[in-house]
Amino acid sequence: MTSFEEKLSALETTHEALLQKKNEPYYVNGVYERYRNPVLTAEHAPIFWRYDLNPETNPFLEERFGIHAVFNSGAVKWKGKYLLCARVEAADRKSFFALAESPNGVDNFRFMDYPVRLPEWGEPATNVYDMRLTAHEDGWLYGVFCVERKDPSAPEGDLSSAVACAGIARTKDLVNWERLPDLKAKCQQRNVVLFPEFVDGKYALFTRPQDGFIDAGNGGGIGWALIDDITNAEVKEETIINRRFYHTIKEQKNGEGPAPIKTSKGWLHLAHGVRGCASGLRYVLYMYMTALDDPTRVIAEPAGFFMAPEGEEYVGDVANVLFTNGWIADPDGKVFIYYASCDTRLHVATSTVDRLVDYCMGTEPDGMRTGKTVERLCSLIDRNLSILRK
Ligand code: BGC
Ligand code: BMA
Repeated sequence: MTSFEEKLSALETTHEALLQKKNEPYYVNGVYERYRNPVLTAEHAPIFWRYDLNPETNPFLEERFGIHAVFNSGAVKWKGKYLLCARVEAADRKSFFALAESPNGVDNFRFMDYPVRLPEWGEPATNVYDMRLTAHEDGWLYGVFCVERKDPSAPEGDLSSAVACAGIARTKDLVNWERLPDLKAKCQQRNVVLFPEFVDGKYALFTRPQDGFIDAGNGGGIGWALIDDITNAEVKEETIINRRFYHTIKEQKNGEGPAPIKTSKGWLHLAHGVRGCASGLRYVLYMYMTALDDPTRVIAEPAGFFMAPEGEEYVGDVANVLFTNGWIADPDGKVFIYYASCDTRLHVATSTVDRLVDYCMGTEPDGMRTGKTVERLCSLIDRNLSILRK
């Protein structure tokens, strides 16, 4: 029989090896590199989150607090480190936020000792998830996230109707979070993201109005709203800036990913698009760009997806899902894209601002019908064959 101490020491050795495991990129398509290992998984959670380490109260060294998944993560460069604010889901299906940091952005991510202790606002939330971190020019680091509560008007026996809205919190030290009132809006909202700059002296939000908890319905797509007072935020007027379309990767829903990256050619946006199919919803990532002088005016949008699940990324709790709410652009132009697969684990892909802008500007848009897709392909073949067969 192995002793408590031996079991614990074996656990610690395996855990430390996982945390220190070096990550390696591999070539995908010239636009970005994927990495061999996920950057955060449930197994990355500290042992002292999962086990009671007192042999008196836990003689068999059993896990006492199940961590089920670590995924959709906000991201920011903070004091020289790559900082993630991940959605951690416990075995009881409740999720919460926890910060993890790495010296290089691709491996060696370690959780801080405690998860984020987010103050409540209003009716205590049943669940919170998908925080977007925005370092705003007002000097605060904001976290905007989805707050979910049971629908108070659901008929008796309906245990799944819920109401989603955007929660807002801000911090200057990542330890103390000031919770501001939830965003007031005429309809349910998910995927709300704070724009990093003032626009006409106001705060600006990307929104995603929806008819019901799941259904984006007439919501139309990714919206934009100017906010007079972030400490009492209300969507008064909302314009749709990036629409859903029939027979595209965003036929059913779409939503802004992290806050856009400012480049000399325009704002780079990363978003998710959802379509329905026989196996359920399929979530992929896509990109678009908007004008520097008007962050709502789309100037480029490549056809189709930027990233879709591959290999192990198809396997997990909620199949066929890639989702992103965090990326970091370094001053030298390197970009770290944090994306999660199947609501299970978090990965990284790297690229550069120049390559992503080139992808957006150099890839043709969706022609919305098969004939246009064939035209687009034939024109590329023509140009290439004239080079190859010269
Ligand atoms: C889940 C989210 C999901 C949402 C809509 C929530 O209850 O926690 O992961 O995006 O429902 O399906
Ligand atoms: C949502 C999101 C994510 C999740 C996705 C797939 O609507 O808000 O939390 O990754 O569904 O389940």
